[in-house]
Amino acid sequence: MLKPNTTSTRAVIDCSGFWKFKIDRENNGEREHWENGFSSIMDIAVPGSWNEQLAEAGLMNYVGAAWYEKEFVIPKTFEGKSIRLYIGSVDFGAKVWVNGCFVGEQVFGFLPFELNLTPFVKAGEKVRLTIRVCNELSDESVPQGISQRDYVLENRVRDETFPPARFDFFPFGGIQRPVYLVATDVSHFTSIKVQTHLLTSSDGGVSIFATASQSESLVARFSIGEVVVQVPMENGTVASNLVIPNCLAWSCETPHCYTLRAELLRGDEIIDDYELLIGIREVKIENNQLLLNGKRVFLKGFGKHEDAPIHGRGLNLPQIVKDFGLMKWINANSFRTSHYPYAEEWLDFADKHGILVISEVADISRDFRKTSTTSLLNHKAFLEQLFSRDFNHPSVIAWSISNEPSYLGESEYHDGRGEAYWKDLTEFARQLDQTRPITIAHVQRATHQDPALKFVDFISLNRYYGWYENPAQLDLATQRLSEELDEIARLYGKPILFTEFGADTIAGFHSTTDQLFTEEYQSNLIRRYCQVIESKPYTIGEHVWNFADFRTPQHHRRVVMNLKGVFTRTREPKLAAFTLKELWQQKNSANTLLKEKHDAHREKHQISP
Ligand code: BDP
Repeated sequence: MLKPNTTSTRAVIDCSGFWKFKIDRENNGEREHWENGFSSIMDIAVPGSWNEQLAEAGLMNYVGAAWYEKEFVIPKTFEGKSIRLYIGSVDFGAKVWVNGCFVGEQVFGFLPFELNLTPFVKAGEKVRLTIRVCNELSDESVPQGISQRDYVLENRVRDETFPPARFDFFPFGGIQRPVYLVATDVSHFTSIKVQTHLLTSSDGGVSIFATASQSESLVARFSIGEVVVQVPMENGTVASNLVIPNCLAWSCETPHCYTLRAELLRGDEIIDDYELLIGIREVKIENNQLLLNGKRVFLKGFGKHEDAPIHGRGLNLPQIVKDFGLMKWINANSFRTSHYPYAEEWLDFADKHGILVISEVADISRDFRKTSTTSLLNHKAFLEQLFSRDFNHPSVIAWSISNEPSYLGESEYHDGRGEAYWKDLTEFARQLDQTRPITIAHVQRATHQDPALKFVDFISLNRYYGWYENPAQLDLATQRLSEELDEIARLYGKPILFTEFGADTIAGFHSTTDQLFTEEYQSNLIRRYCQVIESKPYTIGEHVWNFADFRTPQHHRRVVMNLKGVFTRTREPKLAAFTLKELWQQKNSANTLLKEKHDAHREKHQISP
């Protein structure tokens, strides 16, 4: 599946706008055939979450089904074309009908899907598009869900949140990303996968694997600037290589992207064309270091969320621009898409602006008492869809395939089931991508015997000493932190990325002493964690939790939001933002000095970089 782009042969219609909307509390829609039309006076904006948009209509905490409907005209110019519907994401899954005919579904949230409408529509005529959205989750979905009943059965009624969720972010529902109608020739590229290598110090290698919709004998032409190759398609697939002389490698400092042009030829006629921006670069884990193009990088950044007032998780382009501006301002070089795939627009921006991304699968707090063979299959399918969407982005340097498995510390995780699960899943992930390291964000309750740690390329740690444990005792907190880091490094001999640490902070609260919730406490905690993390030779980075305050399900320990942001939900800086800006600026200068020293050494001893 290729992200919709208008080109000389491809037409795209953006279906964003107001759609007719109806809530289906009793889940009657399918039985009553709402796909044939339903009456409602309610409208909703697409893309966008329903919760805050329609809070006054009772949808703030709504978990369940809801229906969307809109009519479109299929232009006459689409005659004889392949006509498809591309939906960026629907949380947490959707069924789609066209003129009352079922055309397909997506069982995952956060991920795009494409459906073939060609047999169901006529060029020049109106079509009615109906989408049933449901934001319910189950034991076997990705991520896993939880019900009110589970809290009672598990004897932990005080953990209950509203709406119930296994995760600490709001379960926004709705069509969160744009919906597009796409028209191409019946024969068209269905996927283009690009792998890049640095061949010599000056050349770049680009390997291309592409598939087409038909097995018709066509020719594929790929070009980057002056470099062109032409190869016949065989049974709808093609593999090819391009060499870019004197290539400029993609890095944070020089995020140079080349335009790869792909064309499908029937004789002399170009029947499909598509362009994508690619970056030539290599990522490696070697000697406890993270290397980008052979050079050490230390990750400075955040775990984030897609979350905004009113939009909820809906695609919010101004916020992407703002957040990248703030990441640059604060001297960050990376972020993790905690805890689910973000809109691809985030990655396009990261590619262009040289920000490194750890792309995360929406597997959160997995409970191994409720993990079955079906769960593993679903987890694999999610991973496959995510990898295929994000594979070509140079900014994506690693995959996080789960966040905090065994959050509850259940014994079932340690009886062999956890080990078998991660062995299978990491092998699967490595078959799909041999070019990027894999990690899993580790939670303390999973213990140092966490089977996940055995199978990852680098360890990711989420820790809250000084907050959930040892509150307001930073000496004790940093001592425990330091000891634990050394212990994990000794046990596993793998590099460690700190993926979460932080403190809830109410902007405007101050104190001269260590006092939870004040701006000074958050700032001190972050500064002291960074000192410890940076003092260890095996660490590869520090990601503060969180970039900005974000809405959570309701619980007595959250004041509407998780307040661990170094920016507020509306992006005003707290004191910690200035602290990090200064710390990371120093680190930049320290890195530059170190680099200059290393380069001088190499030159003197004639060592190749
Ligand atoms: C971690 C989770 C994250 C939470 C954070 C917190 O990975 O989603 O928001 O703790 O409690 O356990 O702030």
